[in-house]
Amino acid sequence: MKTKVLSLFVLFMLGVFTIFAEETTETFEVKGGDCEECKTHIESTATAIEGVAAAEWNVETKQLTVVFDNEVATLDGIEMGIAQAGNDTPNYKASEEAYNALPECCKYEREE
Ligand SMILES: [Cu+2]
Repeated sequence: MKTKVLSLFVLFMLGVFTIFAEETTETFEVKGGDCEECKTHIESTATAIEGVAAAEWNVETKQLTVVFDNEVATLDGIEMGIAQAGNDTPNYKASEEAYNALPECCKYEREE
């Protein structure tokens, strides 16, 4: 009996979790240099965007994985925010000013 109640409770909680969790995970390329500072800069820029729960940028592959609430944030908005902070994304390019404001180690080769 106790087990049955417990499993019903677990099922209920799983249901609640599914209904309220609108989390989306996306991975895309973010241009950056090869130092930890780029990682910190890109990740803190991403997590500062409203609705973004977590962000991890891989220094080697330049891939950024973001976990966000898709009712608050959009992939487009996240890319835009990151580009505004100086790092190019597949759909948005950073302005000259934003790029030039990056620390020296974080400068990367830009495509024309
Ligand atoms: Cu850097």
